[in-house]
Amino acid sequence: MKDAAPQPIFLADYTPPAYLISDVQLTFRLSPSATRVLSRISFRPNPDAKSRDFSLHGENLTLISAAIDGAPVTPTLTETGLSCDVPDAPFIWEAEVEIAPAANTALEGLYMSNGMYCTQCEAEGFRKITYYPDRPDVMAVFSVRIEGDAPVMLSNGNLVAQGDGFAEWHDPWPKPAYLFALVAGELVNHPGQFTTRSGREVELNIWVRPGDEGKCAFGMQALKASMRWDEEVYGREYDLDLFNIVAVDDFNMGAMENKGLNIFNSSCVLASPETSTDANFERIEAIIAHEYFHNWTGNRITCRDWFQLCLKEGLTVYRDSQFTSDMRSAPVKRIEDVIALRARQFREDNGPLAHPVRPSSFVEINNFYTATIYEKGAEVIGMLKTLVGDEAYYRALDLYFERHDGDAATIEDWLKVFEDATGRDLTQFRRWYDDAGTPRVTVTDDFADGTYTLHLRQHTPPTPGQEDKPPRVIPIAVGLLASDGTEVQATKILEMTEEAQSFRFGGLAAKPVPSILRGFSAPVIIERDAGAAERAFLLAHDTDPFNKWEAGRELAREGLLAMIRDGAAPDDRYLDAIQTMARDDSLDPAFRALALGLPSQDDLAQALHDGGTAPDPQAIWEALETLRQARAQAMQDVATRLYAQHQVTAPYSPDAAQSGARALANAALAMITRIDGGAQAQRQYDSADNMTQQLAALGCLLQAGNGAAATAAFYDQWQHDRLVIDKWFSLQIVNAAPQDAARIARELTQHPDFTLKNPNRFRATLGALTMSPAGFHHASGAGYELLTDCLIKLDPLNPQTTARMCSAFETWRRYDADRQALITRQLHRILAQPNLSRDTNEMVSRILG
Ligand code: B3K
Ligand code: ZN
Repeated sequence: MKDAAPQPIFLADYTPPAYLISDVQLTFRLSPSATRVLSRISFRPNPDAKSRDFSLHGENLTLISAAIDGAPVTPTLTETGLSCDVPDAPFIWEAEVEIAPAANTALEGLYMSNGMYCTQCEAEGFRKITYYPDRPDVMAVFSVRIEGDAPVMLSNGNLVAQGDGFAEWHDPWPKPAYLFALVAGELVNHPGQFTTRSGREVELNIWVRPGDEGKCAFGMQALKASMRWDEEVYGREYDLDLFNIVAVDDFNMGAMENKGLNIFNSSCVLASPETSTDANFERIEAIIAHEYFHNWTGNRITCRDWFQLCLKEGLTVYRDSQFTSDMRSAPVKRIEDVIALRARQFREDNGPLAHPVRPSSFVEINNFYTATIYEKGAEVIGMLKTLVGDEAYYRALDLYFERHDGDAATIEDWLKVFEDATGRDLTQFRRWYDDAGTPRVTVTDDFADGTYTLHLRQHTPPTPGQEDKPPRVIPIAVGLLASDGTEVQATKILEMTEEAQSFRFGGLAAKPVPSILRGFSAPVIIERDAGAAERAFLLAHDTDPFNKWEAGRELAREGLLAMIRDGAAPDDRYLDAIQTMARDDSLDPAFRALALGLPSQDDLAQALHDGGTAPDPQAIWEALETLRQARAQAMQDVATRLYAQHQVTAPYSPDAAQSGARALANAALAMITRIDGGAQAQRQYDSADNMTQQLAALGCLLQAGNGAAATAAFYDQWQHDRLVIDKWFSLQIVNAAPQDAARIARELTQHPDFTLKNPNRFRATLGALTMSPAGFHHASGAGYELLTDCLIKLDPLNPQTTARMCSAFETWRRYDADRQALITRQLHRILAQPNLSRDTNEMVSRILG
């Protein structure tokens, strides 16, 4: 029999906890199949509570014994926890439970990865470790004793004692249970040291499996850079004597900010030039920074409840993107972020999974670690900073840290800080948190008597459960250029607050060319018939790097849409303009590499759908191929020159300058391969001494249909390195012709190295298929069927990763009736599984709508 539909919980139903905790003592007696967890918790009634009912969360626990103030009790147990009569005064709760970490394939709670014990408690995993009020507004000081035979046994805070078969840890900072962590196993450390600006000596360690020691240096450097940056930019210092990072192979997401003991997916911390690409290095640096920055935005100030998740995630993403901009190139980082935002968040915001940055209900919170909470949450902070100005922003942040240190806070608290610090009324701004959907801003203009007028109109389409969207405040950064390319109006922020508004610029000699939404100053879609000539002009002359890039992207997009819709030939204006851009050696190579990128298949599918046409994934793929081929023909000389000019001869470094040069040379190599069939790519493959060069060459060879030998050689060379073999799985699928992608992916799921138990390998294979739209959406339906087969197998093992991958189907309504029928059949096949997880059930039900 199927379980009853899982019940949503609502933000509006929040009530304060009935009991608060002053301190917690935990003892772990580790054993793979029968770990004992002993807890001793000091509870006291919460004076602000509305009830005195005592209940604790708990899942998959075997209760051995329980006592209150030393007297045994027999609580009432349910599937999700226990309840018990308690004194109306402070009391000590003691319990012993048994759990089986080796059988825990969900990778939540205490589990095992390659013989190592580790934990993942956010959001609600602590309840799989012991009975506890597993909610972020209950904060406590933790002392932890670990007993076992592992050579290294770690927990949060500072090590206070260790001896034969045990280690004791104490974390002086009160924290919610989701920040608890424990790691035990055979680990080796890469040590480091940091002196905070007030003189605290902090011991740093990156703990890895023996054999991975050589891949820690970059992560350590990134950690130190993050610690320094947070002191310099936000005035935030580290607050313990020890900071540990552990690399774990089996992990559902990127990393976790547990207090003093960050746990990382090994793919997000281990790096070496031979095994990691430039993009991997940049990502690792950003994730290390992100988790470190959580120490203040997340740990010292946490969330009152999970509806407030963006309070820590949006702010911390915003902070890590500031960090990357400072470490590398700010314009390049901005363009990369916007590409990712449009690919993931706009897609989400325009489909059945759309939800506000602060949702008002959920069934399974793990389904809400989304691009909307993270990336749109960060964009909202960027807008706030634009609206109040830099100085006021940092003043408000100082007040936030001062007022809320030690609190479990809300979005209301956050906005109040800004209102108090700046005197600004943020009532309308709040809509960015409460309303889902991507606003469209339509722009028209006119010019008369020396005055140029921009007419703006905003509209946000309905999203599930939200029909009407009142106007929001939208900061629109605008500049104006004269026809000779000089800037006649420097960047100015237009504050749009109404549905329709006009903005005037006087004293102009002639009608200027507007550069609108500079730096992508708001997460909106600008709708404007600019025309190819204006786009080409902005690509050549805009002084705002983001909009310069955007102009090239729009020019390509409009040309591609004409090719797909009307069978037009590749647009010469694009080919000319992009060639001029690529030749311009005054431009940063990394910028040029990004400007040579084309809109994604998914972007084009959304654009066609928005224009009222059901996208044909095959036709989109063919148009992109045709344009790439035409561009390679048109740019032969440029490509050859760029390739030669940007070869890096210095020893490998993942810095911005070298990575930019490699990115541009590899963009050129892709063009060259279309002409020479792969001869140059093969030479690069054979001589490559770093993964960026090797992988780019292999990708080109696969694109050219000449990759078989190199693919086999790559496997032989790297079969001992699981992270590199993940790349091997992905690359073959991403570069397959559409009709082959599902077959190749299915064959790879039969490969001896494929396993459902490792989320990285699952994502490398099935995720790669879903990121190849023409292959995934092939008319045969083979892609849909393969993904569904695998999701059905994975769900009983790992609901979180299954549910997350279901979002591959979120765009189903865009497509033609045949594809819609194929997809919905698969979604119903998933829903019909007995004992489907709550996670997957919620995702599939929302996708079907
Ligand atoms: N806070 C964690 C994510 C936890 C995900 C739980 N399903 C990592 C991060 O955002 O830094
Ligand atoms: Zn985070």
